[in-house]
Amino acid sequence: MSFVPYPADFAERYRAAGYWRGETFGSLLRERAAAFGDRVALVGGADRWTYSELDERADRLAAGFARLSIGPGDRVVVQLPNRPAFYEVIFALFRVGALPVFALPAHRSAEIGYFCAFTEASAYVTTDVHDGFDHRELAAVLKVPYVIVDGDPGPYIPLESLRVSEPVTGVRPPRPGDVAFLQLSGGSTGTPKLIPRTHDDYLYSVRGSAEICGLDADSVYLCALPAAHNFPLSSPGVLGVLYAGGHAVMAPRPTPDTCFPLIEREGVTITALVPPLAIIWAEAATHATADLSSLRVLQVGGATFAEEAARRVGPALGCTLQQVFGMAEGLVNYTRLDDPADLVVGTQGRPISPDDEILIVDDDDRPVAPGDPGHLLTRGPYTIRGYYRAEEHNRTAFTGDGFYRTGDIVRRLATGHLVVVGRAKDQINRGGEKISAKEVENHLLAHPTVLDTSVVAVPDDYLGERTRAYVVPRDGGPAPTAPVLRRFLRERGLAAYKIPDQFAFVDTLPTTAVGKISKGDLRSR
Ligand code: J2J
Repeated sequence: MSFVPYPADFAERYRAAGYWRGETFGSLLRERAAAFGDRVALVGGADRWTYSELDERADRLAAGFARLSIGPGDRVVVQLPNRPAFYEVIFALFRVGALPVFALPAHRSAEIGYFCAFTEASAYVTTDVHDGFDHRELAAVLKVPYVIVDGDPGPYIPLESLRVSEPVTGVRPPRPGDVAFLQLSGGSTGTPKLIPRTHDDYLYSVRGSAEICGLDADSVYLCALPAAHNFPLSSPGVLGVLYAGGHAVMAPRPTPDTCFPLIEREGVTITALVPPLAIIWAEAATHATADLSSLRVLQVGGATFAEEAARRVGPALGCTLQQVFGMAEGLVNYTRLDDPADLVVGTQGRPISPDDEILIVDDDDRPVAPGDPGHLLTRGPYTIRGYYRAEEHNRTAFTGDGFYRTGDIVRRLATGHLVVVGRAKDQINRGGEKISAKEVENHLLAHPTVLDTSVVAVPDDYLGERTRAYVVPRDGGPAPTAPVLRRFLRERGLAAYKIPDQFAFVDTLPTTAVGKISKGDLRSR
């Protein structure tokens, strides 16, 4: 089964509680266009679109997709930089019931090829050249019926040509309980896992997030992180500010020299960053010439934010810090804007919903004593019940009664706030970018000089963690070197952020009592 539905009794409860309101993203945009027509919705580069324009553009592009017979349930891999067209494309896909697969701009042929093949995608929508990388060259190695390019199309279909003025006919509009898109999991498995989110459940998380963050029609959200990531998409992100009738500014880069002038020009009130960027921004603010006084809330999440740094950023940027601990699988926690300072700097917040169920358990799934650290399991009105097409993995990633095993180690305070104290999953969190150790290990094992390998996180002052690969060379042939292995991974089309920062060549890997490689031992070296 490709999508594990919510059990009927839970779905019933979530509807009765008013969490699931029977809306879809396509209908939401239509309503917002009716209510806020002439107000600006999206800004980026030379584009400045009102709600009516965004709505019309989504309709036109939907007709273009329909012409290509892209329709209900079809998957479309979307890889676009931060620009308004990202939203035009995904709303058009929502309208025809096709499922965007949210790739990140940093992904290369290994990831994009996998998404296209695994989802049997109908199309790949991308840009021409971004950050010096030609996405049309990447497209050449894909097996996908259509490649659609925003920009100079080369041999492919120009996005522009799909903006047609004709009504979409013969397409059944998606239902609120249908899967709206596939989001990417940070993951700890050999291949990335995909997360099916429904209109109903995702809209609830967006609405709940917008309320917690106090968004209204005067809110201005700056999208500095990659638009496709769950945090700037929905926590409350661009979708949250569109829900509230405010406007979003798409920043092409997250750096202060790009973002500070945008904050001044657009009167940005809220933005979201990962910890390393928050530290850079706080530092840059001390000698910035731009006026940042419109900024009211700085959200920081995606990775552990050191308490010392958390204490500094609010005062440095003249705004309220909000910590956000979320996951694309569902559960999102926020410190509240009126929480006392010690909770804001010392915790990662509490869940959106009163019906987010939180269990903190030991290695045998037994609840720990209140306040003690343990594995975080969760179930609720916007947390998935299974990954897309992953029956076997789902058996271990979820409990029998549907709790998602987050892989995070947390403790809970009496106030309900969670503190993330560690991680049990085999993943590296490189400043918010998630890397599955096993995925990188599999690629390294394909090199002829590599006998065995183990990839672990090592602490880093700036990124929080970096990646170190321990490599056991094969006897007899040429010895592997770091530059050779790095080039090899790049040539296999692996995203740059997954390429190990450090290599260590060793004779053997330490093992545990049962003979498994001891990552704990490697990490503590
Ligand atoms: C420590 N670890 C954190 C935090 C996420 C909002 C914000 C973030 C994400 C996200 C998201 C953390 N402190 N504040 O989807 O909507 C780690 C945990 C978690 C994993 C999820 C959102 N915030 N993490 O980061 O799917 O390990 O989502 O399980 O990318 O990031 O990663 P991801």
